[in-house]
Amino acid sequence: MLIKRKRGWELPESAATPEALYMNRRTVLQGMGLGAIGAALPLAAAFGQEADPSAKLYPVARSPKYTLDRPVTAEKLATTYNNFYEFGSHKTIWRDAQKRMKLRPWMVKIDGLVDKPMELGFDDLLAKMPLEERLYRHRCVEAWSMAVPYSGFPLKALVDLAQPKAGAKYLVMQTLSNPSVFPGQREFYYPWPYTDGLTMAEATNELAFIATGLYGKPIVPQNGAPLRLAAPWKYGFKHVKSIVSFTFSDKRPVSFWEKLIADEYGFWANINPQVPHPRWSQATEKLLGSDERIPTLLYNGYGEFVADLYKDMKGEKLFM
Ligand SMILES: Nc1nc2c(c(=O)[nH]1)N[C@H]1C(S)=C(S)[C@@H](COP(=O)(O)O)O[C@H]1N2
Ligand SMILES: [Mo]
Repeated sequence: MLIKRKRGWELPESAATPEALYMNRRTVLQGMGLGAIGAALPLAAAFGQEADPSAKLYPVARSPKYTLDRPVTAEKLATTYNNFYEFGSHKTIWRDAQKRMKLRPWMVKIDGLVDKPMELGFDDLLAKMPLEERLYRHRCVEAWSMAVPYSGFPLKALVDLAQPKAGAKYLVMQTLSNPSVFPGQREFYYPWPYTDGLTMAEATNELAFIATGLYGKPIVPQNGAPLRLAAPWKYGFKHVKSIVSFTFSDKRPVSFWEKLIADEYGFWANINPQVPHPRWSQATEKLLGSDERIPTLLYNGYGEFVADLYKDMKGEKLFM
C-alpha cells in the first residue's frame, strides 16, 4: 500500500499463484531438517509453539445468518497469502509469523472510558464470550478478496463486558508492540503499533466480529492470532490483527494507514465499487485462487446490516 515500495499485488502473477505459495507440511518440515519427527509432532509444536489451550473449543456451531455468494477460499491460500506489515510488506510472511509469534501468555487490556477497565489473559476472555462460526467475505483495499470461516465472538459481547461510559464514541484496537517478535517494527518509518478503530455504533453492529478461530481451529499467527477484528463491510486494513488493547475513547483514532497516507486511507474505509482508490479502481476484485475478476459489491454485500449506520452522515468520506 506504500508508494515507496513495490506492493505485493504488483508482483508478477507467477509469484502470487497458489502453486508458488503452496507448500505441503512435509516440504516445510524437511526443509527445516525435521522430516523425521514431523510425523509425530503437530506443526505448531515443530515451530516451537506450545499446544494451543483454546484448540479444544473448536469447531463451534456455524451461524446460518451469514451466507456467501462464492466458494470458501482454500485454507492453504488464506493462510499463506497475508498482509501483516509487522513481518514485512510482502505477502509470504506465514512461516516467519509461525516461527516468531508466541501466543501465550497473551494479555488483553480493556480500558479508557469504561466502567469496568480490566486486563485479562486471552483464554479467560474467551471463556466469557459466546463463540460461533461465520462465513465472511474479506475484501482488501488492494482489490484481492477471499471468503473464510471465522470462529469467534461478536465485538458487542466485549463492549457489553466493558460497559463503556456515555462519553465513549470510538473503540480503538491495537496490535502487540514487540520489535523482537515483529522485525518490521524496527522500521521507524512506520507509525507502530498498528492501530485502527470503529465508532461505537459500528462496534456494536452485529456484523463486527472478533475472530479467534479460522477453518474450525484456533486462528493461526499469520492471520492475526490469537484475536483479530473482522468487519467485512470495510476494507481489510481496518481489521487489526493480534490485538492487545481495546480502548474506549471520545476521540476518533488516526489509524496506522491514515498516519502514513491520509489522502488514500481514511477512517471509514467502507467498501464501494464506485469510489476508486486514488491509484486504482475498486470496481472489481480478484478472488484468491481464481484468475477471474468479479464485481465488488457496495458494503461488500453487507448493506442490509450496515447501510443504516451511515444514512444521515454528511460531509464524511465514507468510502476511503
Ligand atoms: N497488525 C496488522 N493488522 C493487519 C495488517 C497489518 O499489516 N498489520 N494488514 C491488514 C490488511 S491490509 C489486511 S487485507 C488484512 C489481511 O488479513 P489476512 O492476512 O488474514 O487475510 O489484515 C489487516 N490487519
Ligand atoms: Mo488489505
